[in-house]
Amino acid sequence: MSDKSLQAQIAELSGWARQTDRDALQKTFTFKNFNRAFGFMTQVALKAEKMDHHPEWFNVYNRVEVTLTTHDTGGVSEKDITLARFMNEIAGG
Ligand code: H2B
Repeated sequence: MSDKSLQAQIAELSGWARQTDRDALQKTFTFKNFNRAFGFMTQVALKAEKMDHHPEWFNVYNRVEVTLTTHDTGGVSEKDITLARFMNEIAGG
């Protein structure tokens, strides 16, 4: 996958941006409360296990800060795009 094509896909992902200090994607999700945030994380966890591709994330109450990168290749890959898309779909964003 060429870098331009990857960049084009990222541009279509609402709320996701390339991190400046690292080759990774980042988005902060905000939910109504902790239950909604944790429900989101549970759904993502199941998907991540299926994909064998796992997020880096940080949760405080209703906020989930997510970073996606592919350690195996040292940068953003198609798997990160797929997981980011899934997160947007289930978060309603
Ligand atoms: N998750 C992420 N985000 N990037 C990876 O490169 C990765 C992963 N690799 N989950 C997988 C697991 C690999 O380490 C195992 C051994 O399959």
